[in-house]
Amino acid sequence: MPDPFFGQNEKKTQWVGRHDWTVSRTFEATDEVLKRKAIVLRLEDCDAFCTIRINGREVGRTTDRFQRYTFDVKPYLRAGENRIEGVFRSPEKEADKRREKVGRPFPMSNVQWSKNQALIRKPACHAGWDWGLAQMVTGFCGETRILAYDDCKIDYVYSTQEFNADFTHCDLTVYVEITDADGKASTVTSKIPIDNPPLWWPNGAGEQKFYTYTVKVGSQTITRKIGLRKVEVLNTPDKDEAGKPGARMAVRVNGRELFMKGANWIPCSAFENEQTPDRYRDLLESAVAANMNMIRVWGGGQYEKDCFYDMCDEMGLLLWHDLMFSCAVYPADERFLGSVREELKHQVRRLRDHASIALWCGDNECVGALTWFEETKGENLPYYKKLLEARHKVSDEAVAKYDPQRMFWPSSPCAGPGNYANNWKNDSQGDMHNWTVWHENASFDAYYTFRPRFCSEFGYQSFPSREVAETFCAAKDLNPTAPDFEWHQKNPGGNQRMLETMARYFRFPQGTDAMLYLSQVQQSIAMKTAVEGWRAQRPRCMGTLYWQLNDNWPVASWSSIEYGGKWKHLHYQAKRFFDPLVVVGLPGDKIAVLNDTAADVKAKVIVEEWAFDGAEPLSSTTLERTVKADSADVFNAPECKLAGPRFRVLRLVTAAGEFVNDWLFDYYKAYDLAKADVKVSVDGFKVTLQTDKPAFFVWANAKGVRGEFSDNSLTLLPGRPVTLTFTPKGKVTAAEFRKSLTVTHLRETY
Ligand code: BMA
Repeated sequence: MPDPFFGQNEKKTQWVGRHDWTVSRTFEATDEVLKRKAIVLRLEDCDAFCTIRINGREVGRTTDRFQRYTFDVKPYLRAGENRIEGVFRSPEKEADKRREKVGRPFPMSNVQWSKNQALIRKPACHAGWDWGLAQMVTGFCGETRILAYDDCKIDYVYSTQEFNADFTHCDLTVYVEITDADGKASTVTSKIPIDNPPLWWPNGAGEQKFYTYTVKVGSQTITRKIGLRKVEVLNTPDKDEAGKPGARMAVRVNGRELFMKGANWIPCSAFENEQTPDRYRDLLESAVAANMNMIRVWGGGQYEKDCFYDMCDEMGLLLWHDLMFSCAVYPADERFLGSVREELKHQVRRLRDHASIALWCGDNECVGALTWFEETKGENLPYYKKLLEARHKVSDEAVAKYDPQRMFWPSSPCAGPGNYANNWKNDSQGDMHNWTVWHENASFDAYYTFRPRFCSEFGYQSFPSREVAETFCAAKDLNPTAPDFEWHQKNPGGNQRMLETMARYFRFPQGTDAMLYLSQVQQSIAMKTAVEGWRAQRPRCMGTLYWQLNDNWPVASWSSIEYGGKWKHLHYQAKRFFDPLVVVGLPGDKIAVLNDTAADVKAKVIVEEWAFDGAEPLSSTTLERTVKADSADVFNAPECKLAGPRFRVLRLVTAAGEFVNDWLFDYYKAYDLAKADVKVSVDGFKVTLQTDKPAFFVWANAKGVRGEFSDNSLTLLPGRPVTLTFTPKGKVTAAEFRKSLTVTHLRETY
């Protein structure tokens, strides 16, 4: 295979998914193993159509990546060397065969070549997505293990938690599901009363404390580190100020409602072998560093590896967990639904003990998808709608049966449990996906016109950095309309939209670097506008999860972290706009102080007026506010004193420190930005920046050096130097770091 990430090689690697593959190895079976009463082969994440043979004889078959398969292998083993083979049939061809059999189309949007992906159970995005490489990988993707035992094997271990009203007592019930050597299954339970339970809190709301329990069954011991906490998803009906009925979507943890701040998660690499614990940790630590408390595991990907959930528990990242269905109409015949039942029975029991999982959501955008395709709308709609309802019912029942303490949210977006109506543009109930700005090309301030209860998707694209772009095309092709570069844009018209947006808001950038940089700046402005506007609507709005956190290959996309882990402007901005204490300027000359802490905050809000070439503020007004815990305080801004082109700087001074934001009243292109002279001095990994004139989106970049700055993408003001600390993520000397460092800002793009 040529490197599928480079140029247009993706086209040259499609044969991989159209072939059958045999994976084999030998292993020793010792007498010790062979004399056990039961010997089974257990496969997790076996993707997807595999026939297992041992010593040439068929042992079993798999058809669903998301199920766990357990095959009796005792009759097939012999003393000494054994050969095990997995014969993987082409998933693309299997999907096509199923399409012929069902005699009806089951379209999925965004897939590129393998059009019948909805008919098979493997990650939808293997067939490509509007940010993703199409590579129909197949193979053993999870744990593949032989278990030999005389007594029994442990299949699942999980617990339920019942708290008293003030969380000073928890009754923990542990369930252990076992199968004995004769194949008989049973469940053992144990009740553990815990006084003063150590509570687990999401990031930003408290510590992540853990309680450890150990299960011993026969020769096996399993230790679980669990977080004790109560998570509720509230969907209470209410009315807005105009009397219009709606319903909330809010998350309450240990009795406290928390504003959810985060992003959507896609598989962290298109290749399974690159989905390493290090990569998960790096991305999740970046989420925590950006003040996130929730990640949405999106339904077009996969049930993640165990380490992902362990890390989310450890770091206090709540999970909105989609079931793996996305942007498609799916069949609902007995075979398909039977498969779905089995996979949910497994995945829900496998994952339910994780403190991080807040809710199960039936799918991504499948209600909306009913009307996206010619083949499914119009007179065919009732038929496909029925199938959707049948699948939702199966999912709903599985969650109720296997994890009754968690909310089943039918779809994202939707109005709430039991409501299967299309909630696409509905900002009065449940969650919404707001794509008006990107997919419908509205201006950034259109975000202000929505009043979501919970926005679980909204996004704006950017190009990756030059260093990532250089990994997928030759230097001569570093141009947004060069074919190799365009190939790394999977959303039709995406590059044009980004360029058109530049023309709308900015003076047009000169050169490739300026263009790449500006694309990231405008993406950060779009997301900042949405989040600040919606956080200010708390408690009407109780959550914002932007699309998307990460990439699965090097590409232009909506991500805030590019492939390889480097933060874009957006990720630095997210760290600020998700800060627990924020001040923001809003349309209608309003200021909002956002307080996501559990305490009332005494704040000084300093409102300064600046000229674009000013050396100091032209005026400064100080307001004293007391902002209630967990609230947004919105009030009138002091009147502008001066005419002419001005911008405002808002400073929020509290016991926690100072938070600074700026506030412009027109597009950047409308102003004559000053040619600021930003001076850079470096001491080890500390970078001090100072300027003679206001400089916007000041960007420190360590090209080719892995690591992040303590802050970046900032407004630098004269007389207010800023010192950034760079934390390397690999081995690098201070001298190498200094050599790699460049600093630029908005005025330098033209
Ligand atoms: C959403 C998602 C994804 C998609 C993204 C960008 O609606 O659910 O399917 O990648 O938009 O178009």
